[in-house]
Amino acid sequence: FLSKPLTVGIVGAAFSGGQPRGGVEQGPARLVEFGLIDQLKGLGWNVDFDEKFPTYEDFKPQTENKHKILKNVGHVASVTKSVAESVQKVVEKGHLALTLGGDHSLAMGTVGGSAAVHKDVGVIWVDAHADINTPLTTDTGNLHGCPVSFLMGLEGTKEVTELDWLKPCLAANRIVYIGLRDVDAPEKKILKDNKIKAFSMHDVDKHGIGKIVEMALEYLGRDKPIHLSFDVDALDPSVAPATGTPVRGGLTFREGHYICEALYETGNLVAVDIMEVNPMLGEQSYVLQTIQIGCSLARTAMGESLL
Ligand code: NNH
Ligand code: MN
Ligand code: MN
Ligand code: MN
Repeated sequence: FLSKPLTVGIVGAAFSGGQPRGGVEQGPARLVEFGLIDQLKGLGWNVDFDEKFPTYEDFKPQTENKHKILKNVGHVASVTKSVAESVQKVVEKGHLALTLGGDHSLAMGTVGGSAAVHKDVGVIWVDAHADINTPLTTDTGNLHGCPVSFLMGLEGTKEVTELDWLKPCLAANRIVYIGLRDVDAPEKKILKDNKIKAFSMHDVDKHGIGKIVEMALEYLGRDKPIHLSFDVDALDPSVAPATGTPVRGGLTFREGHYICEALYETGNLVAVDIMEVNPMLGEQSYVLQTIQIGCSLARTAMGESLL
């Protein structure tokens, strides 16, 4: 689905408004500062990157929040709309869209953008969480826990008029989760009711990551475009500590990279999101370790191999 010569369009999404912890908006700048752009060039990619990516401060609407529980709806809505436009432009050109987050509410924009070009895109959502709460089920009101329900247009999403730029664009059978281990009770019901394909850490332990990726690709179709949305909290906190909501019992360093390597091998990736790296959380060494992993996940999804 990509045109030659291979080009990646970097979307720097410096945004934290989908959750309460500051710092995650500094993820993209730190990943770039760490050398990501040159690393990707080193793999043979043309890199399309505008250093002056927006800070999104001026995207804050003047109007107040009219929703009881959902937080920051107006801001999330205007930022994700802009991200969707950026991602769509990149994917339309036949370039790989690499979005650097930022919090995972941004996936409304990234998947919204890739699905606008590829109606049959299959999403592989790597996360400790299912991020499929609806306005009716969310406990926290944080929109980074809700992007999938908005992409699918589940119950209660239509009423959030700020976000109505986003038309339902993801069918329940076009997503596969890997790494789940902290799923809210109502989310479990949504996954069941909609028969959504989800591999928890239990499944990863049982089958091994090789088989899991195999099953995910089989399910989505071997000839379909793929969007990888990677929340670094899918990794074990010992591997990627600097993230807002670490949950123990996560993917190992190798399991995380294996997913990226195997998806690169399909030749079908059209978009990759590296989300929820928060350089403000924890000691310097933990932060560096997490930024480093953000870079190596992106590199392995773009062809870096061990041999
Ligand atoms: N499920 C919780 C919520 O809705 C936590 C989501 N947090 C995440 N998701 N970091 O990736 O708020
Ligand atoms: Mn997430
Ligand atoms: Mn998250
Ligand atoms: Mn998560």
